[in-house]
Amino acid sequence: MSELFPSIPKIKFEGPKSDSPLAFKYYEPAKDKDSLRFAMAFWHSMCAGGRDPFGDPTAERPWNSVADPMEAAKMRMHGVFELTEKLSMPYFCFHDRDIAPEGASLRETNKNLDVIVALAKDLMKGSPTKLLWGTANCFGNPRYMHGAATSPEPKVFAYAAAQVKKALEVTKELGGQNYVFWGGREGYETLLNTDMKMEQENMAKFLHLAVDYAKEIGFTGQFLIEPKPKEPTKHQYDFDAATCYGFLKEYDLLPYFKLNLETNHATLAQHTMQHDMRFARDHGILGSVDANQGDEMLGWDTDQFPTNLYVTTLIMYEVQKNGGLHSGGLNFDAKVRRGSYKVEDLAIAHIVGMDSFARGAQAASRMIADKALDKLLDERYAGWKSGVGASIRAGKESFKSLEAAMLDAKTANPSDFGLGSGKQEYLESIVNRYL
Ligand code: XUL
Ligand code: CO
Repeated sequence: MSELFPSIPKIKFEGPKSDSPLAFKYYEPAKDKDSLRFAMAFWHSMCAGGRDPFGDPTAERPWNSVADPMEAAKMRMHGVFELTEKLSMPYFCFHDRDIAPEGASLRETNKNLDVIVALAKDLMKGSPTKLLWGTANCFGNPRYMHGAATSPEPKVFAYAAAQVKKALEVTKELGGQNYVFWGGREGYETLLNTDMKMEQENMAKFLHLAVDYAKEIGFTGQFLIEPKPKEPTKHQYDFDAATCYGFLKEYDLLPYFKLNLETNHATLAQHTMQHDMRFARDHGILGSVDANQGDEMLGWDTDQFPTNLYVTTLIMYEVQKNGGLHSGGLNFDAKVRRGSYKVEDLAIAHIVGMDSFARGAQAASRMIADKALDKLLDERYAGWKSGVGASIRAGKESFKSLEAAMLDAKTANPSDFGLGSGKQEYLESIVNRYL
């Protein structure tokens, strides 16, 4: 197939002084590719056209005039390889329905998928681009209006199971390093019509079936759950990192799953992304990142490309403290604004996202090397290393012994407790120095 994006050249690293929109200022592919593990989201970059509730698609894309859905699907698959290669982006991610159209039956749908997967496999042979993760779209079709694994109808559960079975097979076929479950419509609109306990039990059952089938076919990629608190349902079951952790633990799924955390989902849950990342890291379930950002003034999932250096720095701080993301990566689950309708906008959006993370990674690694935050953190909790602190941590104290120690102690002022300053403003000034 001839070049689909002739206006986009191979993007080169030109350094921070460059004012070329089609050049990297911070991301140096040869140096950063393996630690940053960027991925392109097929659904946004190859499929989305900019439709919103008030208007039609705006995006100028090479497949716009192609009527046959299979022909358009082939072009898009060529497109993702062309653009990831030009951007030195090592990975892509997809939903089954992003890459191939639905047919009249599941059998026909699977056939369509096989054709496109064969093409992807072929293109992979001559390309450095690999699959970070695959997933199934179990939310778009009307059959999923009440959920998939949490649908009140077992036949819908069965259809979703068949769909995920196939998605696991093709993810394995393409060497996918992870498999993602984002909860689509697994949630509810009103408890008046919802058996929440049964729905959650069914969801756990579904995930166990997936684990069993992965073992059966020898898929060894990492399973990931992607939390989100709301949208499309009013209440999504996989609300945030802590909720997912509780769910996985309750249903004996913790050994098989980690989390794919998305910045805009964390902020919709009223957390910073760093909060969810820290929670996941502390619990050994930080798997991968959907790298985007929301708008502080809008309460929905705007999926913007990540440009906020403060946020990318603190994300990379957690990633590096985690010893990297292992099989995970930084997937740009982000879409260009509807008005950014040119192909160049798509390339520029990825470039600024990659540069923002590369710059964040540089700042984070300098902060870590200098122990810029660690020193003060250690001092703050030093009391737990000796005396009564160490004794509490070692389980040697009781309410009675602690009362005995406090009854006549000097406690009139905070300083009598040895309390130091929280130093928030000072710490913020330190982070600013590294940005
Ligand atoms: C939806 C979302 C999904 C998942 C994959 O908000 O983030 O695109 O990343 O299903
Ligand atoms: Co996502």
